[in-house]
Amino acid sequence: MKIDQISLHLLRMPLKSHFETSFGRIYTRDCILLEVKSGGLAGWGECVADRDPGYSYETSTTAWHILKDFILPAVIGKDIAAPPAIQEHIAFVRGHPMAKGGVEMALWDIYGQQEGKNLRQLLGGERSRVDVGVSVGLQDSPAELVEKVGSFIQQGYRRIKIKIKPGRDVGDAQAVRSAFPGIRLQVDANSAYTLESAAKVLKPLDELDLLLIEQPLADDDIWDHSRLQPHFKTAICLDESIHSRRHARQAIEMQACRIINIKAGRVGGLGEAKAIHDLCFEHNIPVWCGGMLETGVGRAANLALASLHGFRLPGDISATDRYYAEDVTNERFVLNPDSTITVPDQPGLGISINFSALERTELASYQA
Ligand code: OSB
Ligand code: MG
Repeated sequence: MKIDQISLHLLRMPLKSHFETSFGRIYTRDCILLEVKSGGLAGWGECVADRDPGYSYETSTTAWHILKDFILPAVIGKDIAAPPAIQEHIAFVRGHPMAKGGVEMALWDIYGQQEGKNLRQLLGGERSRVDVGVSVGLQDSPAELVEKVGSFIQQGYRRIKIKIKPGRDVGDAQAVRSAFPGIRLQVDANSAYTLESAAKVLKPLDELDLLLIEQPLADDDIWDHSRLQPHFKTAICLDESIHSRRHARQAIEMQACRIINIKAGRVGGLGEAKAIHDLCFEHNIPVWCGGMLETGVGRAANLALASLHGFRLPGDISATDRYYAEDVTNERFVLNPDSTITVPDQPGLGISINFSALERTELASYQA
């Protein structure tokens, strides 16, 4: 695959309803789509960095800069045997995994088209549909949260994740659990606690039969999570802290968590995501596919990734209509009655772009 040309598209996608986490509330979702051209084929990738540096230091603006000024000049004209081989050409950029992951995703799309294989087949995934759940943002009151969760259960979601933050944790989770005693429920703190506050304040969560408690402590921490886990029967799951296979290995060695959330963007690409999956499988650590409110482009990649056998918990991969009235792909992803979504089966990512929809949300573009 010789990389002939790359275009960047900065999009601002209006969300159907706002999404609030411990780091803030958003009404629109920014992202960068990349179109890579190679030997007459076009591949698409999504860089999942958001406008604000709340989840990660990477933002759509830092990713734009890193892509335009460093990554694109380093990869244009290069001939790559397989998608992960791009990493050696961009390893000189320290960090910035989401920028790197966007480029690698577009190469997987091209590679699949070239080989006549879909991404699921390229990654070695087995399932044609994957179990999914919904990640529900903080609401203005526990009563509104219960109502919102109820509407998702009505739509057919059988696994619910709620966001928590100090002051809106145990009470919210108890309200949801008592309204829906049988539902598979988990919580995500997005790094809002310290070792001391989490051990004390979150302890009652242990009585709510949760699937997991996601990322209670700092985004750059593994060690304190290893000190927190013994306080809980419930599994701790790491999201923000894991940026590589090496981090995953260290977290497993330290017993910092019993479950890992895998997001290809957070770890620099689908190749590294698969490597983390393989490592976790060897160590009997269940993994699941996290989400970053992706467009149809990133959603297609997440579905293919989640088809791998070690993804043993439902992913944060909801139907298109949970996020966007209009998406930039012609394909819309729908929830099957058994709370699964079907993995795309066409070559590459298996999506096509709705260019007029893309233009309606585009803030800027660049071509190299
Ligand atoms: O922590 O998992 C997270 C969205 C943006 C940033 C971080 C997270 C999330 C979600 C939403 O929880 C998952 C999704 O539905 O895409
Ligand atoms: Mg998370």
